[in-house]
Amino acid sequence: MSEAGGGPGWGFPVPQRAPWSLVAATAALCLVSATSVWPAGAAPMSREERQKLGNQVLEMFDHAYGNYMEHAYPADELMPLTCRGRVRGQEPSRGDVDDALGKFSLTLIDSLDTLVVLNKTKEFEDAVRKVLRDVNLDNDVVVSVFETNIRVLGGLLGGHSLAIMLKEKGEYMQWYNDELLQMAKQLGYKLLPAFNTTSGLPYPRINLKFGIRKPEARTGTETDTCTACAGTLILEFAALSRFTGATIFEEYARKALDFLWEKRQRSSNLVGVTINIHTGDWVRKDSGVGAGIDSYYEYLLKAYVLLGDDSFLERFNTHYDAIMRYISQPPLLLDVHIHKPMLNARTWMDALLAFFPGLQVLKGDIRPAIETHEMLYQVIKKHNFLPEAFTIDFRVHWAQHPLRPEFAESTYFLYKATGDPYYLEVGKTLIENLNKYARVPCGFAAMKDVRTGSHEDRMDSFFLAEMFKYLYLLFADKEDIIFDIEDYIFTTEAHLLPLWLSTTNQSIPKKNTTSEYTELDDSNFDWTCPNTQILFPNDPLYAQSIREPLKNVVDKSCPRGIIRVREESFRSGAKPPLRARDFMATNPEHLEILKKMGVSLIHLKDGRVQLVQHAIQAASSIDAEDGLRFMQEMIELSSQQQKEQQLPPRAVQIVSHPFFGRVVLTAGPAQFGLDLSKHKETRGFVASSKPYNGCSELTNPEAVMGKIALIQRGQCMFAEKARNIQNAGAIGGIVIDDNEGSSSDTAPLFQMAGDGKDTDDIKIPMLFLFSKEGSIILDAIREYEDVEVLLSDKAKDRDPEMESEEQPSSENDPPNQSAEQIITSSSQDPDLAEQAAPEERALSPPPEPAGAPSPAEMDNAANISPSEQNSDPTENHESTSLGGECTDLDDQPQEPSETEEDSNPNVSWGQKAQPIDSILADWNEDIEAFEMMEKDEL
Ligand code: DMJ
Repeated sequence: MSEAGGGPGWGFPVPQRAPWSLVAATAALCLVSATSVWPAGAAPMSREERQKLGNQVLEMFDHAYGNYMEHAYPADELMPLTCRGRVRGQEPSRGDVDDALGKFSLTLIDSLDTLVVLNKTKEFEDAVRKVLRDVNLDNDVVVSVFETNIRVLGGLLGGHSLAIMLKEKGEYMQWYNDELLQMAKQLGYKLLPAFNTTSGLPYPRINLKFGIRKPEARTGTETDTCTACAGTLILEFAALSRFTGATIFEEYARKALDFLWEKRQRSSNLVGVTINIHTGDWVRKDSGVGAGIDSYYEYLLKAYVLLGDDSFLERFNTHYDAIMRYISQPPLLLDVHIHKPMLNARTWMDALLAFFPGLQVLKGDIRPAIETHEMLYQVIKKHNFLPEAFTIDFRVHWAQHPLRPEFAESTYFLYKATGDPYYLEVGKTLIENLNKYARVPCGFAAMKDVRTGSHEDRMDSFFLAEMFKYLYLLFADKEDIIFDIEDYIFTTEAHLLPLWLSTTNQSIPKKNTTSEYTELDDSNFDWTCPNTQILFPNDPLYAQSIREPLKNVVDKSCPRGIIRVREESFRSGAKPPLRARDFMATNPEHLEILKKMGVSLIHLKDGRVQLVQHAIQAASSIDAEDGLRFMQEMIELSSQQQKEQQLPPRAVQIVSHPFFGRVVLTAGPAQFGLDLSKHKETRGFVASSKPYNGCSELTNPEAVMGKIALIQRGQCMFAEKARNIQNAGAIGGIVIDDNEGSSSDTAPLFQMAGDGKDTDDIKIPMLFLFSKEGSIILDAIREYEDVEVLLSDKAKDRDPEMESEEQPSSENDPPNQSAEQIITSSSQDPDLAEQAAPEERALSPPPEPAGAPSPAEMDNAANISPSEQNSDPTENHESTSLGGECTDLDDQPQEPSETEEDSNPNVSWGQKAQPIDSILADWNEDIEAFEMMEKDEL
């Protein structure tokens, strides 16, 4: 996405139909900033403070990039907790997420153009030399086509774009002779075999050395890909074609887009999340703007901007109308079914959708962008970061946060659009939280759980490609950047492609399925070039006035008020359908509604209640459909409840020098001993117990007295270990897994079970660490002897006194040294060779949630335990108590529905009843889609 910095507002006329060669530049100008002139509600931020924050971003980048180069390069990524490189094959597999790693120094390539944006020209020159010298693109490794395209091809092209810009300026890169472009072309050709399908949609993976479908390639049998995976190629591929004159790349990317467009669901104009690459059938029929679809939409609009091809704008606008009609439920963006777009497919949102407000700015639709962004910001204020997924009442659904940049991206674009200093304050908060919670001695670590503040040994390359760019640009003035950023468009990975490509090598035949020879309707250009005079008519407080009604939307959430209910219910004054979360098995009115919906309630012998729906027994097709949705909600709620019933993970935070609380390890709780969620954290120095397995009376009580004892897993019950260290005077215990190489990154955490006897005698807190996390403490002891830790349910803010001893410094950062030494001192304690007793393992499997419906039951039944019969087990009264503060949300008028019904004959809302047999026919599809969603991982 392109923007401009510092123009006097958007005062030029809105072009109704610009000649296409001018469109790119014109569209780019649509984002002219109002920063220098725009007064707003939040207090303006002085140039001095903005500079200070910009410098802070530079220092943070140095910390991340410097540690990557020092400790990880030429590996693809830095592992910031163990301070070494992540080399695929040498670490336990993390599944699909590893498909981004191609042994091609991913982080270096992804960081190239960030170096130039951050004015580190000298470092850029060095980095380019390293890429040319060291990077091999011909590795026998299976990579994701999507990730390789956006991160590596995009990184090389962004690097090339800025290299030629610098060369032209005459000072740096004088030696450069398109070498990055040649590498990009080589990589482009390596990706092309993936497109060898009848549909033209690419296979999701390819072997860099052997291509696809040969035995040695080990890939090519996949049948499905995600929509974003197939639809996020056009910017890089078209740029490659236009830079090199080799048209094949742009042709292939266009063909894939044309196919996706043909396959859109014709009545809703939405696309599903995954598609069969051979048949074009939608495999997952849920549709949103986040994971799996996000950048498909982004690339349609940006392809119009970069290539000036109207058909892309028309497609984008068609999809955008559908998104705003069905998915956008301001401030929420909720997934729906492509065939039944009035039916929500989920009750949670994923973090990737945080890019959408930024895209809406490019589209020129500022109001919903402000609303969604504000909602997201409040979620962040609650959890410090945006969790990977959160529910519509803003509880954590998936607790990780891999330092994603999407929210920073939207913040930047909203600031450029509104000039409201509020967005600078938002950026400042992001910087503070990154430094406070994610910064570790050797870089920045992803959050494993935003609730506990624990870390994951992971720093993704997009953190350097995107986060620092957007944060730096947020605070920068035009003169802080050595080139004119308005001349470029941002790819989805924030790589920069020059807009002049729109007029270069345009020999690609424009296959245009919708409007090849016709002029686009003027409505396609509505808002494409927004003018501040129109957007914020005489009101500098416009953005604030949109945020104001939402200011407590997260804290005082009233989900019922913001979930869409059927339009006709509002119109007729009828009651909205029963929501799963409101259901009470003891309420006769609810039982009556269930009956109408064809749902019967069966009391199981074990006291649980099972719900079964037979659509055919419903009073009407509308009731059957309500029943279907009710059941889906109930299943989802039930799985959410099961998650919540598990004991949440705990945190072991190393607080002594040189960690100062910066390293937080994810720990498993115990079903006995002090409950850390109810008591103050336990702080103490650690000491290894002797014997190390803690299975008999300790022979070194003086060493563990008043300390937190380290004990190895195995040989006896956890409770026995706890008693032995407690008797020796320990104030807490950490059991370290004896299974070498295990890690909470790759294995599910579990609770340490008791020994089947009364464990009330155990008073001290006990936590469990997998081997990798445990070895971070063991290595620290070897290095520093005195290591102090905090055992808690949630990482605590760092000790300010400790913090003041050590200010972050990129040049002379002692923690880096320490972290490096941690790696090198990896010799094992001889005691670690002992094996765990099988009986102990039997006591500690990952808990199988009680009452979990079997897959068979999931088809058409949901179980709820007696205690859950008021279906919200967390007793989240926020979500059910519709007090006065919430009435504004409940009372919010809904958009008129006539147009929806009129334009969607297949949608059966309102009086248009859908025949029962069609509901039944759809039943299986819906259940299938729902099950797929349940399995979905970002
Ligand atoms: C980035 O790699 C890209 O922005 C992509 O489109 C999806 N998100 C990741 C970062 O979260």
